[in-house]
Formats: sequence, C-alpha cells, structure tokens
Amino acid sequence: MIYNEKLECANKEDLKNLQSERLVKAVKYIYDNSPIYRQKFDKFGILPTDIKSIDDITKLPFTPKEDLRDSYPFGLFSTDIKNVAEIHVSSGTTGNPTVVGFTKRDLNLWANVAARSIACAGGKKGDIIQVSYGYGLFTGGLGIHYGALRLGATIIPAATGQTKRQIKLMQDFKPRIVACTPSYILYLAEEMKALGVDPRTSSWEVGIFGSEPWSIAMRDTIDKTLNMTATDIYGLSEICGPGVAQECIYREGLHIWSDFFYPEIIDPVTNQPVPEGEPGELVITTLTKQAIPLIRYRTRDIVSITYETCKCGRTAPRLSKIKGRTDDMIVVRGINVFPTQIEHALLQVDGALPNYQLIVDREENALDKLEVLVEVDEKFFTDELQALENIKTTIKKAIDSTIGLGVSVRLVEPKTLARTEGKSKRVIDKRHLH
Ligand code: DLL
Repeated sequence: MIYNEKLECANKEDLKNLQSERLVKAVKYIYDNSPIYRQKFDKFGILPTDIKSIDDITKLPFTPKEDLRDSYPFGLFSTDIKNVAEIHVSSGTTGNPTVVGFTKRDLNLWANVAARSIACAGGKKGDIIQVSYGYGLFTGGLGIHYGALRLGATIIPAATGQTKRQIKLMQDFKPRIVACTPSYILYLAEEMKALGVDPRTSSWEVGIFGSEPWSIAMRDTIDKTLNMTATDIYGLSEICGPGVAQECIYREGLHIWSDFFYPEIIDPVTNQPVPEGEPGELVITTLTKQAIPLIRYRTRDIVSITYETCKCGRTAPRLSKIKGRTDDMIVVRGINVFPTQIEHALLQVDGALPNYQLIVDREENALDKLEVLVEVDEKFFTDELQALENIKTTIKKAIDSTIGLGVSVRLVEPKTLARTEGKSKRVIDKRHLH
C-alpha cells in the first residue's frame, strides 16, 4: 500500500521543485531563529538569499553531531522551549547526550513519515501491530506508535522486556506486524523455541526492524526462522527517530522520504559528494522541521543511494542497507571492517547462529588482532570434536575472504553471548584500555 502516492511517487522534477521551495524557506527560518546557525552562516559568508534552489545546498555548512552535544540541552533549537511539545534524548557513549525537540507540527510530520513507513513495509489500516521497541526517551516506540495511530492500525504498545509476555501477547492477540530491533526478534524466536513454541507458527507476517545495522543474511535468517517478511526501517533521533527511510516489499533498498529529509552521500574524509551507487556518509537536511531543523547533518552512517524508480512505483530514492557507522567501523591492521560484513559472512555457514561478538585487541608491540566469538548450533558440542573443528575452519575462511584479513574464531555454545532487547553491542575494542 502507498500511503501518499502524490509525494512518494512524485515525478522527479516536481519533487525537485518542492525540495527547492522548502529549502529556501527552511534556510530563512533557521537563519532568523537559530543564533548558532546564524553565526555559522556569517562565518561562512553566506546569506539565506544565496540559496535559490536545492542545488545550492552544497554552499551550506555541515552540522556535525558535536554541534548538538556542545549546545546541550536546547542551544540548537530554533524555537522557544515553550513551543516544544515533546523531548527525546539519545544517550551517547561519550560526553553530553543529544537532546531533540518536536513542536506539534513536527510530531505531525513524524506521524506521517512513520505511517508512510509502516504502509511501505506492507502494513495497512486495520492491521494489529505489536510495538516492541523501547518507549520513552528513545524514539523507537513512540515513533512507530504515532505512525500506526495515523495509519489506523490497532496498536499493542508492548515496549521491550518481559519476553514471555511478548510471546503470549502475540499468541492471544495475533498481531500481523511486529516492530523491534532485529536482534530482539531473534531473541524472541529463541525464547519461543525454549517454550516449545515453533517460531514459524507465529502470527507475525511482517517485521519492521531497525535501529541497528543488520545484514541481508540476517534478514534471510529472520525470514526463515519466523516465516515472515523482515523489512528494514531507518531513522535517527536527530532527524525524527524511526521513519526517515523504509524498505518496501521488494526490499531493494530503503525509500528515504526526501520531500522532508534531503539526502546527500559524501566521502567522509574529503567531504565531497560520491557518485550514485558508491558508499559514503549519509548527510541529511530537514526541509520542514521547526523545533530543531538541521542543515546537512552528518549522520556518520555509511550507505549508498539510487535514484532509480522502484518496482513498487515509488520515486523516493533508495538507500542501501546501512553498512555501519563511521564510528563503529573498526580498523584492524589498516583494514576497515564493519560488523555487518562479518555477520554476512558467518551466516553463510550452516550451523553458525546469528549471535556473535568481535573483540579487537593489541598486545604490546604486536599487531592488532580480531577475534570473532560465534555461537554455533548445540549439536556441534555433542558430536565428535572434528565437526567442531570443521565448522570453525569454515567460518574462519568465510570471514577471512570477505574482509581480507586473518581473524581468529572462537566457537561458543548457544545462549552464551549477551542478549539484548534494544541495540546490540557487537564490538569490544580493548585497544583503548592499554
Ligand atoms: O535508533 C531510531 C530508530 C528506532 C530507527 C527504531 C529505527 C527503528 P537513535 O537511537 O538516535 O535512533 O540511533 C540512530 O541508529 O544513526 C544508525 O547508526 C542506527 N540505525 C538506525 N536504524 C538503522 C537501520 C534510532 N535500519 C542510529 N540499520 C543511526 C542500521 C540503523 N542502523
């Protein structure tokens, strides 16, 4: 189902005109209302009147995440706090958390893009949706909630945790859609098995999974394990939370709602645009936001983009699955590695489970080493030792050839690695501890 055909399938020229019109207004609004941006513009020697169309966007300065952190809590807001209807906070690992605000109009926009996203995944009015993202300062739960409400779905605001209850809710209320992190749905499947429930019999037909990177191999695993269609949703609290981009049923990239969130893909080192189809850092400009509009926000997420019209008829450009973040890319012996690459490689091996962790370490005066901990099927621990050795070698070969680096593999029994209800932590970098 297409929620807003006029905009999602707009002809490219109309879309560009709309983006231009909105950018011109947004830049003027921001210049007039945000002292921090005004200073930035002045320093850059640029005036709002210099921006006449979307093509002029490259004349504008970038907004790094630090601008938000340094202006904690409300410094980057373009509106008085009394006009802010809701506040969300993203807890960073270092420094101040990032605080974002929504006016009523911003909440309306968020509900619209989240409704578009749910519809894009295959949801429709009348569907029952189990929302198992965290509710609260995290944007996941409330964002999907607002979208589902706007779409006319029936919401089960399950939030995270109480895994057994989640399963009971599913069995009793029979939701067709579930929304949570990809790692949490696998955890739910594992718990179902432990309770003697076959995950393939679940009522969930469509999954709306995001908030952390996950590979296509992980998607196949989820599809098979739960007999459902797992779709990818992208978002970040700085822009609006879930609903910035979403896969349609063809799952050939995530449609970014570029009538509101204008995307650019740049080389994160040179800051220059990369050609269509090449990976780079996603930069987003919010075209209509009020409380905390952002110009050329550096998301640190690595993606590629295509502007080709999709089989579903949408012209909204498509992002590739998010490869990872510039800041969770690990550099081992000069080679750049994203956890999703390792995930994809190891899930090609029969018997390897989708639970893994990467440990990077450096012994004194020695080279960095990357150890991959992988859970493998129980049967390998009861069979003869040779079977365990064989799967270990196969996993190692699969990873080595994918990333071009020799790793060491440690096999662990099922359910040994930490489980999560939210975002999983895949990398432990011990190098900073020395
Ligand atoms: O994670 C918002 C969200 C909630 C998105 C629920 C989707 C579903 P933050 O906590 O601010 O917001 O984290 C944003 O998470 O910059 C990405 O690095 C990562 N991320 C979000 N969605 C995806 C995805 C929410 N589909 C950060 N694939 C982003 C990969 C994702 N990474």
